[in-house]
Amino acid sequence: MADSIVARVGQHARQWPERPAILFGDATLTYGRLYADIERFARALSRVGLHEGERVGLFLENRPEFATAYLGAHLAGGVVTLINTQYRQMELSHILTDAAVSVCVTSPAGARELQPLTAPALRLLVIVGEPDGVASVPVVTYEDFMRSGEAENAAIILQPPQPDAPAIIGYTSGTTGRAKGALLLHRNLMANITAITTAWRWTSADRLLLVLPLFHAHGLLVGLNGTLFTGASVVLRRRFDALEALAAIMDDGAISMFFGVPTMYGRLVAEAERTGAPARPLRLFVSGSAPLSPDLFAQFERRFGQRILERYGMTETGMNLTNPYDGERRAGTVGGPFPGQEARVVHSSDRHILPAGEIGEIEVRGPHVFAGYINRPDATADAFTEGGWFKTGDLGWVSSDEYYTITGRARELIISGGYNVYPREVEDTLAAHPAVAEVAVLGAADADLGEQVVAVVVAALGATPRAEELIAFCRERLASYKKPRQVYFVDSLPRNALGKVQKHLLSAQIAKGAISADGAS
Ligand code: MLC
Ligand code: AMP
Repeated sequence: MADSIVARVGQHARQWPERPAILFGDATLTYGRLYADIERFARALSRVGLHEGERVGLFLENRPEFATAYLGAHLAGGVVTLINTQYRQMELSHILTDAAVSVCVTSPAGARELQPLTAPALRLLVIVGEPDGVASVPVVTYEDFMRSGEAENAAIILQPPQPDAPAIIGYTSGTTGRAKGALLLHRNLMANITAITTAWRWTSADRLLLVLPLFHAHGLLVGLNGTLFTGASVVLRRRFDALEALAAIMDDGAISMFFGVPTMYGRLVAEAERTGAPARPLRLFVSGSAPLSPDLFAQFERRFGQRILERYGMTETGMNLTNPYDGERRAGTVGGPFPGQEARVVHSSDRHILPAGEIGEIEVRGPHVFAGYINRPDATADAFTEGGWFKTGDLGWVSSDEYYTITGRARELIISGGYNVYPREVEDTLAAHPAVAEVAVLGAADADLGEQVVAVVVAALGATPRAEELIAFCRERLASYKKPRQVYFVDSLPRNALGKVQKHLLSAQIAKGAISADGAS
């Protein structure tokens, strides 16, 4: 029995070498070819001395080499660290240092971004594409690296990872401090993907259209892992484009599933309305990573003749709750626990279990839950309650027939188009601008992104900062989806008796137009 995704791919390759695994543009990677590539990549890593537990960074956009490097790193005993390609210097230097990434697989643009950084453990960049510029860290092209891993060049015996071995580090921020690296073990990934594929009746006959980034949980832990676990196939796209995705859904009869964030569904519906494209229902449409409004759920059903299956997950756990495949898919809810997993709603302060219908914090438990945050025993201890329940930080309630509804968040978090933005990180960045005296960052409702990031700023004495200048300041320092889309200038921030900024008052003022924006949209 295979205990890891990479071992599963090895099994499929032996059983069905010619079966397609990944389709990307005009290229088709069969299971046989994919596994041979994975072995080459693993041998190449072993040749450069990668030892068990060492961290391999993936700072790469969607392409087949992502899958090869991901599973090649696992076969070599490495731990994959996922890095969003939009991250900039501050985010990158924190992650590379915190996770002690030693080998990083990236694009030429990624390599340019990485060059000026101080990352003490980094000793090799593997570049998918043509390297350019001066390198402060040794660089090898992906092709040369793969050649060095040919069996005749590297007589290395490869062993699939053990279930308890660490597999992935995914970064997720908190209300205070820097982003934390959540460590998932191989057995966490296997438990979760077994539950997901069972619940959604995913089989080797399925073909998934995957437009989500592979460097986050939704694309990787669900989309790619599910495909490779079941021996199915995936049509992988570099990014989401509504028109292209709609054309693929309508015209490619082999595609049976689509997974997306609500922003993507909103754009698909708009595109289908605009083009009048006939609807072709797939076997399964899944939405997650952000709340899907009942309105969009209904619009989609009207247009595509199918009910989206909404599910709820997070980096630390993979998927937790799902609407049923066969039973009622209830709008505005995320369904109940996946098979073999548990969930409950507790009082946020005294943590007693709440009865159906009462809002509290959602806790989850099961074999899918991560091992802890690296280098952060304090944060790990805080994340769990007695009996091994993980505190999700999400608020909600459960109905008497076990459908959960997410109503909000116990922590401050903006979810914009499925990406998480922690206000504190943007506030700290803006506060470093000389023309800013005080700043509060919050989420404002947005029809396309669900929420958008906005900043409310008190200018420094004598300074007259412009919105574009502050937005550009953030964009240079942070992933660009974290930049405020609007900046509001005020004379002072409303504070309570303890001096805490009352963001709900600012939100209300913005919603009723009591303060005006000076910003780009
Ligand atoms: C891109 N931009 C965004 C943005 N995405 N701004 C705010 N919110 C977003 N989500 C910015 C870019 O930085 C860029 O800024 C400009 O918009 C145009 O970029 P783009 O690449 O053309 O954007 P677009 O194609 O419109 O992207 C929208 C999107 C994308 C919805 C396709 O955001 C996306 O793929 N989201 C999915 C994220 C995801 O996978 N989340 C799952 C996390 S796991 P500039 O300044 O350059 O002009 C998780 C657990 C779970 O949450 O349960 O699944
Ligand atoms: P991340 O930390 O990027 O993994 O994001 C996880 C967070 O996304 C969760 O804690 C939720 O706040 C949010 N999320 C995921 N799925 C849903 C959903 N279906 N509805 C509402 N929020 C969701």
